[in-house]
Amino acid sequence: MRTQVAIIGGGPAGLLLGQLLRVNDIDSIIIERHAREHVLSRIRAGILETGLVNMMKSVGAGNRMEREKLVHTGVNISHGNTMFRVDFKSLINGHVTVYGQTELTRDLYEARDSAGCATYHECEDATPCDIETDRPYVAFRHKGAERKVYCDFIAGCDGFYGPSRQAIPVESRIEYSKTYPFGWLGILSETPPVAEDLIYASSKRGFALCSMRNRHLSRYYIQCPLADSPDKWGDDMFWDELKRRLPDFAADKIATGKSIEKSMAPLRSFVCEPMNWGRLYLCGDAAHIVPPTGAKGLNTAAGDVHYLFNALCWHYHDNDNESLLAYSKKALARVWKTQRFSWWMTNLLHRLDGQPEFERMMQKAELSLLSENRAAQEVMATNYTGMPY
Ligand code: RFL
Ligand code: PHB
Repeated sequence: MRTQVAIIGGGPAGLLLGQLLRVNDIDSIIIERHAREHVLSRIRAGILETGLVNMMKSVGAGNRMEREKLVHTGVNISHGNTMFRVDFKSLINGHVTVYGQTELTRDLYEARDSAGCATYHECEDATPCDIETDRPYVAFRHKGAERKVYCDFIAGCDGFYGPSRQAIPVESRIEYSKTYPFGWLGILSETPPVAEDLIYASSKRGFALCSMRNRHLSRYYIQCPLADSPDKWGDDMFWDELKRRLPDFAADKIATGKSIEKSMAPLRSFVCEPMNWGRLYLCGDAAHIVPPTGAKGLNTAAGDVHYLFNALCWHYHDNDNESLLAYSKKALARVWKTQRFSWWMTNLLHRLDGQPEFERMMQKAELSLLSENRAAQEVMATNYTGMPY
């Protein structure tokens, strides 16, 4: 088989790249490890920056999103029994879009099907090969048969555990990483959200987040020990703990119900440099991970896709390779800013066992500054709604 761009990974980064290329007459083949139903069963991000929303529209996959999305013009931050709002609209005329990653991924698969582009699911042992030559290929096994996709370029969109990053020689890559000593236990419940906007809650008992997918579907998270298994947390226990971390007026309003999904996510900050080697280009979680506190993972993946897609267009349509050469540097400049923001929000809002009293006072001072200082709020609003590409 032969294509122009072989994409390893049919998650949001790979699918979005594939559609952008398609609309610009560049062929791609997607090689995905799991069945489509599996990819669509993962509950992940919910907050989209405008840059990503615009890309969805530009590939004709934004119609359902336009109908079903919620627009949020601010977020609430609570501390103990007090709460303040960072109002993106009055600060920077900004907003974010609430629309689930699962739905976005489904819309991209439908767009890809309609365009008749090739996607191979349930592929085993996908491996980027000969990436330092001008005849790279991806080898994989599909339904028992060994296959090779020859291509001009390989896009490694295969998430944190995928093989693409490992194809960059170990002596030529630097991996910066930080793991946090706690996780997020998340539940999805068919109940109306507690507030119009999200609530990020800092409390003595640890962090909590009240989010949503739509007006009838809520997504809640609580910080908890990494070793906890979701099975240990019955629904009643979860609701009880969540309420204890929220201001009283919010806790009193929570509509509880049966959880329809419950999962534990570890928190990690991670960046691989460079994001390109030979004809291999990494995008999204394959190259970097953020803790979910700033809602930046999917959005940062979309930033990479934007840079790579434009660079490929210039290569194919204008015979200009400058942007491909600059891809890693350009993408990393934005990646590090979203890393900083996610790390800052995580440190601001979580409790650590044995945390020195001084650091807790710093969190308190930072929250106080953020609640009353317009410049501090503008910085947060600019980062949360999304840095320009
Ligand atoms: P994905 O989504 O992991 O997709 C990678 C795809 O590659 C496939 N794959 C392979 N395919 C072929 N061969 C192999 N050997 C392969 N190995 C893996 C996988 O099956 C998969 O289909 O990476 P991508 O596309 O880079 O997208 C990244 C986002 O999924 C991720 O950053 C976000 O979900 C992070 N995130 C959030 N991001 C936001 O922007 N806003 C949010 O509100 C937000 N909330 C979250 C989040 C992540 C969370 N968890 C679970 C860590 C909330 C949570 C709880
Ligand atoms: C979510 O709705 O899943 C969500 C929202 C905001 C975050 C993280 C996750 O910061």
